[in-house]
Amino acid sequence: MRPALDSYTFVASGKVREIYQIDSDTLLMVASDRISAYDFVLSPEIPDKGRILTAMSFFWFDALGVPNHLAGGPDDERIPAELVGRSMVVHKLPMVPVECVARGYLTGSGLIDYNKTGAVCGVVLPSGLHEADKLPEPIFTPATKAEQGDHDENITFEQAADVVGTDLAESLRTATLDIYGRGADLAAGRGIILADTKFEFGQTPDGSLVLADEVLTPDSSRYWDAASYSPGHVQPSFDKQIVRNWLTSAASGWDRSSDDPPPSLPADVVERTRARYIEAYELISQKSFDDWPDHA
Ligand code: Q0N
Repeated sequence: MRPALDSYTFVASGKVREIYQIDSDTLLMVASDRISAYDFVLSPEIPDKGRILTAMSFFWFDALGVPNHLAGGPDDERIPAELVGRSMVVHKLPMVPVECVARGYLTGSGLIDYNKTGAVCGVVLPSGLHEADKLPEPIFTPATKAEQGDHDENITFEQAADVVGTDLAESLRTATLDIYGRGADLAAGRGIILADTKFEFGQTPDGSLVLADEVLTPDSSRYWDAASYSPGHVQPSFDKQIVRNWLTSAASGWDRSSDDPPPSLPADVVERTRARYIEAYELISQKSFDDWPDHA
């Protein structure tokens, strides 16, 4: 008999996920079907998005083969029946208070910082780079976690070292670039560019790093279609571009520069976006999403 969710203590929620405590050393991380764009959580939800991103995280944890926080599989008996497929049972660990970002391409806050300073998080880059250019080599661009709703703040390696110490900061940089490099290589072989990604690490009692949170999902990374890569312009997001195109089109009637919340997504936008998430999962994992567990 699987437990009811209300037998667990609610710990925290993010824009699209919730965390519950199973016991003193185990957490339940639940991915919802919510989708965000332009800093708004949209309506309606994208059916199966939580299961698809959970399937992707499980795929990557397995493929990467580095120590991770998983304490069970997608069917673990500690998962409430209705949440099977969208949940991870994880070891509760002390978390490293630095967001570990790897960037292989210049975009987003990295491009903004580069245009102001010629560097990203203190990493000086060649002059003359443009939106979506590939970097000479992937860079470690740490950030500090903002309060919910705010954006993470980019920091230099030295600022990260001030927070966690030089040895741990160096270990984070090495692990982040190693894991990103292996993920990006696998994705490249399947026609997807992993432009950048954010990892979170926990630590074992002996201080070694444990890969935590969700891993290399389109919510924690920028996925671009390699076939249509065209530097010099903002690249379409593999997963969210259908939503963004509709929201910024005349058809939506929404003024992004207003304070108004975006309108509800039409059914065809929802269905095409769901198909895009499934396409990303199946491309990356070479598995069928039909085989992923559903509510038990
Ligand atoms: C933890 N966060 C931040 C959900 C994800 N293994 C762990 N042990 C203890 N704490 C955490 C983990 C993990 N992973 C990580 N919060 C707690 C990421 N959140 C942000 C909000 O959505």
